[in-house]
Amino acid sequence: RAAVDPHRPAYHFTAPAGWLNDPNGLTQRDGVYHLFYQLNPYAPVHHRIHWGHAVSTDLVHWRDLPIALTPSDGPDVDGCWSGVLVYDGDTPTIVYSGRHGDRELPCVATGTPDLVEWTKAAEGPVIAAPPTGIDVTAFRDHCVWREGETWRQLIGSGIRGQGGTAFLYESPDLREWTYVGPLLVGDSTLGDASAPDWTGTMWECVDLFRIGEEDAEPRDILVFSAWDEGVTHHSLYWSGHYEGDRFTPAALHRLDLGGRYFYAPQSMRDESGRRLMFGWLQEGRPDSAAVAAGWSGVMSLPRVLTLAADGSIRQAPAPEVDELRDEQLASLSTVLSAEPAEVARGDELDLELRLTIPDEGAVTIALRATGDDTERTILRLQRHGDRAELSLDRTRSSLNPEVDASPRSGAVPVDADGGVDVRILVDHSALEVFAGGIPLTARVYPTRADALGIRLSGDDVVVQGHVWSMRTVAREAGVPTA
Ligand code: DQQ
Repeated sequence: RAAVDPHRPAYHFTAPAGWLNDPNGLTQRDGVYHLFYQLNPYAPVHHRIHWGHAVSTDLVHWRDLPIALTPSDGPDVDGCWSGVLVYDGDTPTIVYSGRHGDRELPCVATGTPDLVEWTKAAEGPVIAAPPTGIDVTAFRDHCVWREGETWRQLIGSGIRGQGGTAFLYESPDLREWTYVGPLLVGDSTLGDASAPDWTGTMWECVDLFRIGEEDAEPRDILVFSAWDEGVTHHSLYWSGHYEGDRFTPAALHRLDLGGRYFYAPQSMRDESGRRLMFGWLQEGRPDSAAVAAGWSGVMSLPRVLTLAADGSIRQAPAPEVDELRDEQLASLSTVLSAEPAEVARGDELDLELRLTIPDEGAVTIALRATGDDTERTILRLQRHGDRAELSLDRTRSSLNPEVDASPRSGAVPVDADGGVDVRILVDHSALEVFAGGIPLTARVYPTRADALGIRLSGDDVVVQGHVWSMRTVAREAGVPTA
């Protein structure tokens, strides 16, 4: 572990060493949360991916366990790609994508009750090829659930010339699968490939779940990550209605305004019935910088998903994250002005604010700012009636010209009184912002050690709330993963 890398998060989960990408196999069993994840333990590059494994009882302190899946001679010789964990009766079973050459096929492995040791099914891939007669762009990642006596599975894919899709399969035993058909097919000719809601030519990491079960009108949500020719665009979701063999979409939404910085998410229903989600915070610095640092990739904080009245999703950090608060650095109840006011300093912070913004007014939050403003990251909320435009300006986040400085923005809801609840989690290079329940995730890489200031400004904006420093989460002594 490169202890001196100032960009390495202190309270987000990262791999002990090497490369991390997608969350996999999310499970809670007997109170214990299991986080598996795409891992290359040998180098911070995406190569011959293993399944890392960590456990927690509170979603924020993790203990490393031995690597769960390692590529071996056979269908996963080139990598154990993303997938899920289900219980077949009492038998924990992982369904994942075995990579061989440039193809992926569904493989299964069964585990010991503690989910530590895994045995791959001897028969190899459980589906021998993508559906015949369809020209697919790719075929990987799995969402598996049970309906009565039948297992159902979605596999992410794309139909060349049409768009991304999720193929639906059925099985009595997780081994013999019958192709049912595409659950839904996107249209990649709609909109520009650079648009923040372009649906891509392939859907990675499809995830189907019902939300708001206790509400009068629950919704079905189909999450996917739009991919095209090796480019990871962003995660989106359809809200709609799943019935029979079809998903009838009502609306398409961006899952996170940060686009590729919250990618390949997976969700789970925990033992208390919450819908939790983790996603992969990709790097925004060159591969060479990650190689020099010895690590790459951050796991998001756990998020709780809820249903909003309009049928879309609201997201918030799980309340367990509050346990990491250390010292209260500021308690705010004030009216801001155009002159920026420093409210706190730090690079391991949690800000919980209620901002009341006059109509057509705006508030600006500078983060990771040096005193002379040479480096600073700007968040802005510009209100227009019952919406506000949340934007992220990274043009001066870093003096290093090699890091990504592209902007991010999108609409968030504003309450009738002009108020917006804003939560900002700063953790070195990791930044997770929630405004009105809409997240914006990104990475920033200031070069100066004094890029620590938090400054607020905005004419007649009322701010109430608190700023805390966060605890560094020590890695619990565990099994080295490589
Ligand atoms: N990452 C995995 C794939 C998935 C992609 C490979 C998404 O299974 O499609 O590491 O980031």
